[in-house]
Amino acid sequence: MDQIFNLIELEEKRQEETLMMIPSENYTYPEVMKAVGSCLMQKYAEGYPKRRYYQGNEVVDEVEDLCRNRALEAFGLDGEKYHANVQPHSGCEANLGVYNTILNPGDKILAMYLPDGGHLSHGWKWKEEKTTFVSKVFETEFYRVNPKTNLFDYDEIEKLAMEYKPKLIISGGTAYAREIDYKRMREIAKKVGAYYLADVSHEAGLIAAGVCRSPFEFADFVSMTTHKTLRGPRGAMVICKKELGHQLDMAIMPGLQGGPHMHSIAGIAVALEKTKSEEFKEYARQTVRNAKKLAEVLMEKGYEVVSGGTDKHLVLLDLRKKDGAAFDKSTSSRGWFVAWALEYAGIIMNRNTVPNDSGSPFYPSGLRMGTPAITTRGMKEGEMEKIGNWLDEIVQIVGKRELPEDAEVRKAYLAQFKEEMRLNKRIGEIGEEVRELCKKFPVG
Ligand code: DSN
Repeated sequence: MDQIFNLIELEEKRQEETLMMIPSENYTYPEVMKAVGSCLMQKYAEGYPKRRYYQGNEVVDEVEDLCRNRALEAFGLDGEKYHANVQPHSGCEANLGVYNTILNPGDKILAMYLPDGGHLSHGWKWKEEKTTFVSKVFETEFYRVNPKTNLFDYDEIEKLAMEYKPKLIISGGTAYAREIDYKRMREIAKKVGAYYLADVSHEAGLIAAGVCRSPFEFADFVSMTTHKTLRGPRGAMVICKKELGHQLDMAIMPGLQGGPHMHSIAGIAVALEKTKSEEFKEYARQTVRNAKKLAEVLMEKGYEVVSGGTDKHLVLLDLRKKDGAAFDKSTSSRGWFVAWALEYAGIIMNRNTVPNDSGSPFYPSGLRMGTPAITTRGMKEGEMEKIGNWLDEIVQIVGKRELPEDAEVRKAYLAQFKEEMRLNKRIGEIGEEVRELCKKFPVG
């Protein structure tokens, strides 16, 4: 057997035996796997249904049409007023497709500051260093969360928008756990004559289920990935007002991409159909209940949950602070240390920046965790309590760790830390308890 299949088996085992708690990950449906692994991947279909550049597209035309219709139905949108493009290969390309629809090089974008929870594809740059292609092509500026509440400060966003005069304002990102006031964002955009893009990649499934607010009435464009709370395959979509639909299509193909991945589009269509069921709606509700419970358990233990809670599927912890008091310098970069220690116990979360982080993006102070995948397995509030307790124990085992500044000393120190965690008796025991818990909630 090709070694790749041994690796796939190992990965299946890893996904079965660990707690997948990275908020952007999920387990998809067997039917989605079947569609994505089908002969549809062998078809080239540049263009759009009934307007293809190659022959032999009569079947895939139907697949794409079904997917586009289901995309609108999933969010309760009228096909007379809205348009869906399901071809972007990823979330980054969905956003590039929007920029390519309405912006010219040099135009201005105003988006959320990445370390506060924004996304790279919104044009991130670090000071004057143009880190992303988007920041090289467009002028980009960022709004931050309120330093006291860690919430969107709409008055400040408005002030910045008035000064900066962007052509596009973006909301959404990767680590903002609170609802966004889409109406207010729309008003700000309107006031300065900007378009408004709501990137709902993280919460798309929650919006489809009616658990989170819907941005469609207010945004000119809504972009999303399909593999997070939507539980579909890797992929993305953009939905816009009908009058911008043709421009959007042209901006994505031929403007940005070649052939669409018809197998992924079929998988997205399967997942979208599932969002209509009561089972999916209950799944979305439980995902949020679980995240709220986890936040509550951690706050009761004195942890600093950024923004004081969550409205969604994710929780962001600022590990520098506990019991209201800021820890000293030795707790910056704690996200790195805790995430590794958790991994040795089979709890997979990710280190993350937090607002006003004193660490760096690679060694940040925060920890991001999400409930979509473990809720797909059937876990509920009781399990969240267990996870909160394990997390607390592990943070205490890690203790305070100062990141050495010298690169060589740091390398040796981090390797030694990992070994210490790997061999830690209690972390080993927690790993065993995690495996037992996972057995009770089989995948699929
Ligand atoms: N990588 C995704 C996340 O983890 O949120 C966003 O692209």
